[in-house]
Amino acid sequence: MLNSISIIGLGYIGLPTATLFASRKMRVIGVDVSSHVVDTINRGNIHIVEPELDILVHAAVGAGYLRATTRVEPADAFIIAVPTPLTADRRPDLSYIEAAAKSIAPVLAKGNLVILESTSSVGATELLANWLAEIRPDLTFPQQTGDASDIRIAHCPERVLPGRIVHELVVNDRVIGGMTANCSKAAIALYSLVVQGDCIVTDVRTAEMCKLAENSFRDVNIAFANELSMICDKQGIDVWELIKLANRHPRVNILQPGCGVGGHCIAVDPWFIVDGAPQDAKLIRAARSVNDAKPDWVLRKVGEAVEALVRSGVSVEEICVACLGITYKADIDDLRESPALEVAQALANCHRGKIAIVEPNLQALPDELVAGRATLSALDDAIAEAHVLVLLVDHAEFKNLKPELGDRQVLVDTRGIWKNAK
Ligand code: SAJ
Repeated sequence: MLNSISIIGLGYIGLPTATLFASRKMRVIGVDVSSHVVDTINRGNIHIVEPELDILVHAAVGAGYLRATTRVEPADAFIIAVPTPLTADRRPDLSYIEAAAKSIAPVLAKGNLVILESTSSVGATELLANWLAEIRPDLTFPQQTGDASDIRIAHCPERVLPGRIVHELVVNDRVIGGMTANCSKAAIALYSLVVQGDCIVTDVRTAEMCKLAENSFRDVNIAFANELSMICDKQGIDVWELIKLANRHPRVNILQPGCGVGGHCIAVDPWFIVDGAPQDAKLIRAARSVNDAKPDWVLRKVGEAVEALVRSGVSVEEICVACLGITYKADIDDLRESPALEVAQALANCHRGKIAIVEPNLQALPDELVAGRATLSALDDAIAEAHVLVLLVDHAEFKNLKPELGDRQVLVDTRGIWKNAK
């Protein structure tokens, strides 16, 4: 019987997940190391931007079903949703999972279910099980006693899209990788309380690799689009028209080029596969390199535009470069691993004229840009004033506009949405 659920980590995945269970009238204890996060949630507010989440958190906290704390408490089920970043040498950093394991181990009781939702390298769930078993020799774990274990453990990776998390948490199918059949059964019983999609059972390592494969598939496909865009640029072909035409083929579906690939998932997870199979993951590694190199290509294009203006007699100090969008993708406020921010930052550090940043989803510039030459500008002002416009993110505010640019204004459109502006 599931009376209480504890969610460890109240970030982009943990908080919406906690709220979803609470909205089904389950008693949910949210745990986070940050007292700022805990206090914010306990006031019924949120510390991240995600559509619909604020209303749901407010209601769940107000009705008493969701409570946040910095100290782990006993519960029937624990869902671990902590970050799994990369180390400096691009290896999976499992230290947050290890810390989560050490924090829940003391309160575990016979019959508990532990689910790892964090994106994990292959073998991470087994490591988690071993960390728990080391601290609690009085309990039995699946790796020791199989289906008869006191504690059930499963990996059920999150697969929701930032910007659509609340919706996708309910409708997406779930991959359930139990360490044993009973572990999978217990995990399905938990997710069935909130998930409308199918819960599909597999083994734990396949579940881990499934999540990594999904994000690597997208990374490889975006790299194909980005590589095409650079080839087409050299050969005088409009890549967006080309992609539209090619996608009319019934078995072709090319993704969209941009200024690079950002976010905490697609730019990160493929490295987990490379780390586990360095000799074999050639395509996955190459795709990462193509996508990582795209901001430099954009910077070269901006450099060429500035040089051409200087040759025509404008002094470099007079030249205003406008960066349109700095978040990692459209219509969100998330700057993690943002290639657009990388471009803006490089320009703020090296361009000797003015840098105007237009970002409709932020109230202030991030610290990385404050020290440079950049200022936050309104879209109209930037369009009127900039000599070079660098369209980096396809925000709705930009898509819905058809600006008429002057003859001497140069457009570097990495998203293909204003290409007919001149
Ligand atoms: N991008 C392009 N061209 C495209 C699509 C995306 O340049 O055609 C860029 C975006 O601008 C962005 C990056 O790729 O910089 C990633 O954006 P995204 O919308 O593709 O994905 P994320 O990182 O927001 O979310 C992904 C999703 N994974 C897949 O679609 C396979 C999501 O379902 C995962 O749950 C999430 O990663 C995660 O948490 O792992």
